[in-house]
Amino acid sequence: MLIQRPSDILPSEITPRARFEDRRRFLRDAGLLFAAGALGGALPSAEAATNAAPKLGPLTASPFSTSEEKTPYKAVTTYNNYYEFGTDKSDPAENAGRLATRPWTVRVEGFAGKPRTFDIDELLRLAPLEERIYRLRCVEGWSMVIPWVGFPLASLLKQVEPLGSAKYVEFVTLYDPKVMSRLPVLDWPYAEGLRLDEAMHPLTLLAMGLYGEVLPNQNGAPIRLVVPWKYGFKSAKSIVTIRLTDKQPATAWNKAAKHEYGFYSNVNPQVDHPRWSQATERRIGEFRKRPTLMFNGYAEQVASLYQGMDLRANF
Ligand SMILES: Nc1nc2c(c(=O)[nH]1)N[C@H]1C(S)=C(S)[C@@H](COP(=O)(O)O)O[C@H]1N2
Ligand SMILES: [Mo]
Repeated sequence: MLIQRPSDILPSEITPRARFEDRRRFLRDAGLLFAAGALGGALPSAEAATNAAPKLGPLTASPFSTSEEKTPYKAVTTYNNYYEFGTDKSDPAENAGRLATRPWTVRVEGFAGKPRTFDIDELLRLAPLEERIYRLRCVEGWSMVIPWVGFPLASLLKQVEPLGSAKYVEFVTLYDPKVMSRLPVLDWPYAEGLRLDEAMHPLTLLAMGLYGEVLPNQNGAPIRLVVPWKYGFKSAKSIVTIRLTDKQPATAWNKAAKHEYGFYSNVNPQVDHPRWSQATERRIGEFRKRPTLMFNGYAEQVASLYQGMDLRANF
């Protein structure tokens, strides 16, 4: 069920506190606010935070959310891939604190009628914030269930008016050698790409938070992509440029090992990675293996995007 945010609700930071509290209480009593997320404004609030990060809200629940058990906050924020901060799973949580996420802008450019630079605080208010509980499947064989906070990438792309000649979208992330690894693991900055129809798909999310709070740096603050039917590496963290293009963009992992990481990288239990079977996965926190689902369980929503395509050739 989609709970609409009444259009007259303003974020707490621009509404006098008392009035905001009253209105919030009223909406909560009226059942209009999604409980966990309706605790504060888009900017740091004085509310006691469960996990010490500022709250985001109000949030609407998404019909795309899974009802599966969520991976605990602790695991989501300490078991990460963010190679700019080290290659061990625990490195990003230890090192990403060095990243300054304010001020931050995202340039949206290329084949667009109205290319523009957006400030991160403007992005937090660009569209109603939703909670989206998605499965995330890493190509390494593990998975998590994460309650993201964000809005569809399509909401942002529409603002710059993509031209008819735009066919792909390239995502470029921050590379700051002062705080990030200089190891030549990948060709920095980390870059990713999607076909325009994939980028415009309602499941494709720009996330600015998780568990109702501002995104921890190790998870890609202040803004990252989440494409739930693709392997985790497509979900680029700490994005600074989004570029509409007419040609398929080069991507970091494809450049590093093109036989291992294709452009599409749709989760597919029938197409193995050269070094790992993709038939099963281990949910973080569990010991048993689960069967991996086609398109990570989102086939009903996305299979039509690939109709007639050979998914073995286009891996
Ligand atoms: N900039 C950047 N984005 C990145 C990565 C990275 O190393 N650098 N790793 C990717 C991989 S392999 C995965 S599985 C997910 C992990 O996201 P999480 O740590 O929030 O679970 O981020 C992706 N985004
Ligand atoms: Mo990954």
